[in-house]
Amino acid sequence: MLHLYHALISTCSQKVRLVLAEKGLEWIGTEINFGRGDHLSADYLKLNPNGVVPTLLHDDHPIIESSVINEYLDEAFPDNSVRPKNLRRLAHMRAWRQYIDEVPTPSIRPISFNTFFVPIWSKMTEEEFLAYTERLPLRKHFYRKMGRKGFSQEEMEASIERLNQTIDRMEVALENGLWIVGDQYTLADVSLTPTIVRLEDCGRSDLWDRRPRVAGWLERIKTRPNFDVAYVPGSRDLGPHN
Ligand SMILES: N[C@@H](CCC(=O)N[C@@H](CS)C(=O)NCC(=O)O)C(=O)O
Repeated sequence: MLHLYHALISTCSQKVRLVLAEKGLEWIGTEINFGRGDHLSADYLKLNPNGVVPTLLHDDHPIIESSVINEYLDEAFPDNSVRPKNLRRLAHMRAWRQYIDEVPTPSIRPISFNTFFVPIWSKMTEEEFLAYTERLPLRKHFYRKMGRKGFSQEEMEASIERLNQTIDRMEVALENGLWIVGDQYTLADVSLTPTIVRLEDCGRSDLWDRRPRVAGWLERIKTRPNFDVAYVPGSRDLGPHN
Protein backbone atom coordinates (compact mmCIF):
# COMPACT_ATOMS: atom_id res chain seq x y z
CA MET A 1 0.00 0.00 0.00
CA LEU A 2 1.24 3.48 -0.92
CA HIS A 3 0.43 6.39 1.36
CA LEU A 4 1.73 9.86 0.49
CA TYR A 5 2.02 12.71 2.95
CA HIS A 6 2.02 15.74 0.71
CA ALA A 7 0.72 19.25 0.10
CA LEU A 8 -1.14 20.34 -3.02
CA ILE A 9 1.00 23.40 -3.66
CA SER A 10 4.32 21.78 -2.74
CA THR A 11 6.56 21.43 -5.78
CA CYS A 12 8.37 18.47 -4.20
CA SER A 13 5.03 16.72 -3.65
CA GLN A 14 4.00 17.49 -7.24
CA LYS A 15 7.12 15.66 -8.47
CA VAL A 16 6.05 12.49 -6.68
CA ARG A 17 2.39 12.81 -7.72
CA LEU A 18 3.57 13.07 -11.36
CA VAL A 19 5.39 9.74 -11.08
CA LEU A 20 2.53 8.03 -9.24
CA ALA A 21 0.19 9.19 -12.02
CA GLU A 22 2.61 8.28 -14.84
CA LYS A 23 2.86 4.77 -13.48
CA GLY A 24 -0.88 4.51 -12.78
CA LEU A 25 -0.29 3.59 -9.14
CA GLU A 26 -3.05 3.60 -6.54
CA TRP A 27 -2.26 5.59 -3.42
CA ILE A 28 -3.91 7.26 -0.51
CA GLY A 29 -2.93 10.70 0.63
CA THR A 30 -2.72 12.75 3.78
CA GLU A 31 -2.53 16.46 3.12
CA ILE A 32 -0.13 18.34 5.33
CA ASN A 33 -1.30 21.80 6.35
CA PHE A 34 1.81 23.98 6.85
CA GLY A 35 -0.14 26.81 8.49
CA ARG A 36 -1.41 24.41 11.15
CA GLY A 37 2.13 23.04 11.57
CA ASP A 38 1.25 19.43 10.64
CA HIS A 39 4.79 18.98 9.26
CA LEU A 40 6.25 19.76 12.69
CA SER A 41 4.07 17.45 14.76
CA ALA A 42 5.89 14.77 16.76
CA ASP A 43 4.17 12.01 14.79
CA TYR A 44 5.15 13.44 11.41
CA LEU A 45 8.74 14.11 12.52
CA LYS A 46 9.05 10.42 13.35
CA LEU A 47 8.36 9.68 9.67
CA ASN A 48 10.37 12.58 8.25
CA PRO A 49 12.84 14.14 10.71
CA ASN A 50 13.40 17.01 8.25
CA GLY A 51 9.83 18.25 8.79
CA VAL A 52 9.14 18.66 5.07
CA VAL A 53 6.89 17.00 2.50
CA PRO A 54 6.66 14.63 0.76
CA THR A 55 6.97 11.39 2.70
CA LEU A 56 5.90 8.12 1.14
CA LEU A 57 4.88 5.14 3.23
CA HIS A 58 5.20 1.87 1.33
CA ASP A 59 3.59 -0.85 3.41
CA ASP A 60 4.17 1.43 6.43
CA HIS A 61 7.87 1.92 5.68
CA PRO A 62 8.72 5.64 5.33
CA ILE A 63 10.73 6.87 2.36
CA ILE A 64 11.72 10.53 2.22
CA GLU A 65 13.30 12.95 -0.32
CA SER A 66 11.27 13.43 -3.48
CA SER A 67 14.07 12.40 -5.88
CA VAL A 68 14.78 9.29 -3.82
CA ILE A 69 11.05 8.48 -3.62
CA ASN A 70 10.73 8.76 -7.40
CA GLU A 71 13.64 6.39 -8.08
CA TYR A 72 12.27 4.02 -5.44
CA LEU A 73 8.86 4.00 -7.13
CA ASP A 74 10.43 3.25 -10.50
CA GLU A 75 12.43 0.39 -9.02
CA ALA A 76 9.58 -1.06 -6.97
CA PHE A 77 7.03 -0.74 -9.82
CA PRO A 78 8.98 -1.15 -13.09
CA ASP A 79 6.02 -0.78 -15.49
CA ASN A 80 5.92 2.52 -17.45
CA SER A 81 9.51 3.20 -16.48
CA VAL A 82 10.65 6.80 -16.15
CA ARG A 83 14.36 5.94 -16.34
CA PRO A 84 16.43 4.98 -19.38
CA LYS A 85 17.59 1.35 -19.55
CA ASN A 86 20.84 2.37 -21.23
CA LEU A 87 23.40 2.93 -18.46
CA ARG A 88 24.99 6.00 -20.03
CA ARG A 89 21.64 7.65 -20.56
CA LEU A 90 20.71 6.73 -16.99
CA ALA A 91 23.88 8.44 -15.75
CA HIS A 92 23.03 11.46 -17.89
CA MET A 93 19.52 11.57 -16.41
CA ARG A 94 20.92 11.33 -12.88
CA ALA A 95 23.39 14.14 -13.58
CA TRP A 96 20.45 16.28 -14.67
CA ARG A 97 18.50 15.28 -11.58
CA GLN A 98 21.44 16.20 -9.35
CA TYR A 99 21.79 19.56 -11.08
CA ILE A 100 18.02 20.18 -10.77
CA ASP A 101 18.15 19.39 -7.04
CA GLU A 102 21.12 21.72 -6.55
CA VAL A 103 20.30 24.68 -8.79
CA PRO A 104 16.74 25.31 -10.00
CA THR A 105 14.89 23.59 -7.13
CA PRO A 106 16.36 25.87 -4.41
CA SER A 107 16.29 28.85 -6.77
CA ILE A 108 12.53 28.76 -7.21
CA ARG A 109 12.04 29.06 -3.43
CA PRO A 110 12.65 32.81 -3.03
CA ILE A 111 10.21 33.55 -5.87
CA SER A 112 7.68 31.05 -4.61
CA PHE A 113 7.99 32.12 -0.99
CA ASN A 114 7.69 35.83 -1.75
CA THR A 115 4.57 35.16 -3.81
CA PHE A 116 2.82 32.54 -1.68
CA PHE A 117 3.95 32.74 1.91
CA VAL A 118 5.04 36.26 2.74
CA PRO A 119 1.38 37.31 3.05
CA ILE A 120 1.09 34.80 5.93
CA TRP A 121 4.35 35.64 7.71
CA SER A 122 3.91 39.36 7.39
CA LYS A 123 0.83 38.97 9.63
CA MET A 124 2.96 37.38 12.40
CA THR A 125 4.80 39.39 15.00
CA GLU A 126 8.60 39.10 14.94
CA GLU A 127 8.42 36.95 18.10
CA GLU A 128 5.88 34.58 16.53
CA PHE A 129 8.01 34.30 13.39
CA LEU A 130 11.19 33.56 15.39
CA ALA A 131 9.33 30.98 17.48
CA TYR A 132 8.04 29.31 14.29
CA THR A 133 11.47 29.19 12.64
CA GLU A 134 13.04 27.81 15.83
CA ARG A 135 10.96 24.65 15.31
CA LEU A 136 12.17 24.00 11.74
CA PRO A 137 14.65 21.10 11.66
CA LEU A 138 16.06 21.91 8.22
CA ARG A 139 15.33 25.51 7.31
CA LYS A 140 15.67 27.68 10.40
CA HIS A 141 18.50 29.80 8.97
CA PHE A 142 16.98 29.90 5.50
CA TYR A 143 13.75 31.31 6.98
CA ARG A 144 15.60 33.81 9.15
CA LYS A 145 17.59 35.03 6.17
CA MET A 146 14.30 35.53 4.37
CA GLY A 147 12.64 37.26 7.33
CA ARG A 148 8.93 38.01 7.65
CA LYS A 149 9.02 40.40 4.72
CA GLY A 150 10.51 38.01 2.19
CA PHE A 151 13.66 37.81 0.09
CA SER A 152 15.44 40.94 -1.10
CA GLN A 153 15.46 42.12 -4.69
CA GLU A 154 19.11 41.01 -4.89
CA GLU A 155 18.19 37.44 -3.84
CA MET A 156 15.36 37.39 -6.34
CA GLU A 157 17.66 38.50 -9.15
CA ALA A 158 20.29 35.89 -8.26
CA SER A 159 17.58 33.21 -8.32
CA ILE A 160 16.34 34.34 -11.71
CA GLU A 161 19.91 34.25 -13.03
CA ARG A 162 20.28 30.63 -11.92
CA LEU A 163 16.89 29.71 -13.36
CA ASN A 164 17.85 31.35 -16.64
CA GLN A 165 20.88 29.10 -16.77
CA THR A 166 18.63 26.06 -16.28
CA ILE A 167 16.27 27.16 -19.03
CA ASP A 168 19.23 27.72 -21.37
CA ARG A 169 20.48 24.22 -20.62
CA MET A 170 17.03 22.80 -21.29
CA GLU A 171 16.86 24.63 -24.62
CA VAL A 172 20.16 23.01 -25.65
CA ALA A 173 19.15 19.55 -24.37
CA LEU A 174 15.89 19.68 -26.31
CA GLU A 175 17.82 19.95 -29.60
CA ASN A 176 18.32 16.18 -29.27
CA GLY A 177 14.77 14.99 -28.66
CA LEU A 178 11.34 15.73 -27.31
CA TRP A 179 12.42 15.22 -23.70
CA ILE A 180 15.40 16.33 -21.63
CA VAL A 181 17.52 13.20 -22.10
CA GLY A 182 16.24 12.18 -25.54
CA ASP A 183 13.02 10.58 -26.71
CA GLN A 184 11.94 9.10 -23.39
CA TYR A 185 10.04 11.02 -20.71
CA THR A 186 12.18 10.54 -17.61
CA LEU A 187 12.72 11.73 -14.06
CA ALA A 188 14.68 14.68 -15.49
CA ASP A 189 11.44 15.96 -17.07
CA VAL A 190 9.53 15.15 -13.89
CA SER A 191 11.99 17.04 -11.69
CA LEU A 192 11.91 20.13 -13.88
CA THR A 193 8.14 20.29 -14.27
CA PRO A 194 7.13 21.81 -10.90
CA THR A 195 9.80 24.52 -11.14
CA ILE A 196 8.81 25.60 -14.63
CA VAL A 197 5.09 25.44 -13.83
CA ARG A 198 5.71 27.47 -10.66
CA LEU A 199 7.59 30.11 -12.65
CA GLU A 200 4.60 30.33 -14.94
CA ASP A 201 2.26 30.68 -11.95
CA CYS A 202 4.48 33.44 -10.56
CA GLY A 203 4.08 35.32 -13.85
CA ARG A 204 7.57 34.58 -15.23
CA SER A 205 6.80 32.72 -18.47
CA ASP A 206 8.73 35.53 -20.18
CA LEU A 207 11.83 33.48 -19.30
CA TRP A 208 11.10 31.13 -22.20
CA ASP A 209 9.77 33.73 -24.63
CA ARG A 210 12.96 33.29 -26.63
CA ARG A 211 13.42 29.59 -25.86
CA PRO A 212 10.94 27.93 -28.21
CA ARG A 213 12.00 24.37 -27.41
CA VAL A 214 11.34 24.93 -23.71
CA ALA A 215 7.95 26.47 -24.54
CA GLY A 216 7.13 23.38 -26.69
CA TRP A 217 8.36 21.05 -23.94
CA LEU A 218 6.05 22.74 -21.42
CA GLU A 219 3.09 22.33 -23.74
CA ARG A 220 3.90 18.62 -24.12
CA ILE A 221 4.29 18.30 -20.35
CA LYS A 222 0.84 19.80 -19.77
CA THR A 223 -0.89 17.54 -22.28
CA ARG A 224 0.57 14.33 -20.88
CA PRO A 225 -2.12 12.33 -19.08
CA ASN A 226 -0.21 12.38 -15.77
CA PHE A 227 -0.25 16.18 -15.57
CA ASP A 228 -3.88 16.81 -14.65
CA VAL A 229 -3.91 13.79 -12.35
CA ALA A 230 -0.95 15.17 -10.40
CA TYR A 231 -2.01 18.82 -10.54
CA VAL A 232 -5.42 18.37 -8.92
CA PRO A 233 -7.42 21.56 -8.34
CA GLY A 234 -5.67 23.68 -5.71
CA SER A 235 -2.16 22.64 -6.80
CA ARG A 236 -1.62 25.93 -8.62
CA ASP A 237 -3.52 28.26 -6.27
CA LEU A 238 -1.59 31.46 -5.80
CA GLY A 239 -3.66 32.74 -2.91
CA PRO A 240 -2.26 32.88 0.62
CA HIS A 241 -2.39 29.50 2.33
CA ASN A 242 -2.87 28.64 5.93
N1 LIG B 1 14.76 17.76 -0.44
C1 LIG B 1 13.39 17.61 -0.01
C2 LIG B 1 12.79 19.00 0.13
C3 LIG B 1 11.36 18.93 0.57
C4 LIG B 1 10.79 20.31 0.79
O1 LIG B 1 11.51 21.30 0.87
N2 LIG B 1 9.47 20.39 0.89
C5 LIG B 1 8.83 21.65 1.09
C6 LIG B 1 7.61 21.76 0.18
S1 LIG B 1 8.09 21.69 -1.52
C7 LIG B 1 8.36 21.75 2.54
O2 LIG B 1 7.87 20.80 3.09
N3 LIG B 1 8.52 22.92 3.16
C8 LIG B 1 8.12 23.13 4.50
C9 LIG B 1 8.89 24.28 5.10
O3 LIG B 1 9.56 25.01 4.37
O4 LIG B 1 8.79 24.45 6.31
C10 LIG B 1 12.63 16.77 -1.03
O5 LIG B 1 12.93 16.86 -2.23
O6 LIG B 1 11.74 15.99 -0.62
